[in-house]
Amino acid sequence: VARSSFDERALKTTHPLSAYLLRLMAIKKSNLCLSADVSTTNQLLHLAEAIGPSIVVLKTHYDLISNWDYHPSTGTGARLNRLARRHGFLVFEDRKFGDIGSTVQAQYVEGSAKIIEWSHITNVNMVPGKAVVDTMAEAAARWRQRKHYEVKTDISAEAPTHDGRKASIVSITTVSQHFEPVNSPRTHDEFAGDLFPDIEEPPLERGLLILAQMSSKGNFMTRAYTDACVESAREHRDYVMGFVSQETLNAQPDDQFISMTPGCQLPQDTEDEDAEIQGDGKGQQYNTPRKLVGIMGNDIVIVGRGIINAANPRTEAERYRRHAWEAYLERTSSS
Ligand code: UP6
Repeated sequence: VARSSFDERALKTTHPLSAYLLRLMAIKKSNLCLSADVSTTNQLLHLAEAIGPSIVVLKTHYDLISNWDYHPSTGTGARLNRLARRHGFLVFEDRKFGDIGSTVQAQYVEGSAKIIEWSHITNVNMVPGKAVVDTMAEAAARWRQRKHYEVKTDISAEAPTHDGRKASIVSITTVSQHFEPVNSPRTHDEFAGDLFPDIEEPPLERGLLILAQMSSKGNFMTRAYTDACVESAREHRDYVMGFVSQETLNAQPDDQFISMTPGCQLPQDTEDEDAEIQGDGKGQQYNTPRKLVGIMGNDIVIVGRGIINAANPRTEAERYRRHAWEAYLERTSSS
């Protein structure tokens, strides 16, 4: 698997959202996820607008945002989704759910945040046991069914079809080629549907990543724990897209899991990936895209402060995109 291209894997995976994401990666030539760890709605949306063209996934911690607006159609999640649709990226709430199944179901679907409504992907900490994944899968399937019905009754003529999905991918290319400048006078809400009315949403299926390995020093995720995560993923191939992990965990021919990897930075002020990178002094450990994608076989690198704290986050995001993409090309072309 590590050597197959994202395009090839898009055809093999049975998970509709994974297929969509893999095709998006091939089209945007990006395997970069921005970890948008900022503290206000404005900062979040501005960053999404500026960096949208370079990424395929934008990761949130909604509980870091002091003024997160929960309104279903005008709130922070809804506005972020419009930018996601315009630039062609998926939203990933890094919630790391970690309670008993019944509590997690309610936190995922209901409560103040209603994460399932605005986040295509979320993740789970499997410490409570496999049942937590079972219950999330169940909740997502129920949500999808309801949503499918709503979409059908609302806009029956435009209900997404298999071919429609293909069309939406094509128009996303158009969007990323013609994205608006950062300081565009257009407000975040004006664009939706106006500029490119034929853009469709990604498939309605939601996806889960299992937190199978962590980047932080001295974490307690043992091999046995990681193996159990893989086992659980195999039991839910229609819901689990893959892992947050430090290496690819695909081991069987049927494994088409995507691995997304935090703890990624490039050395500053040099293109040399062998230069030294410091941790953050709080347990975080960093590796370069070449190591994470090229050697460890991960698919998407997750970068937060490496981009956000740069003098020009937009050009820095492009630099990360380029390095991560080159590592992927090298991996898939080597024999
Ligand atoms: N994250 C990790 N390591 C993990 C899992 N998740 O760093 O094993 C998350 C953090 C943060 C981001 O919660 O949002 O990835 C990393 O940010 P950074 O690039 O600024 O270190």
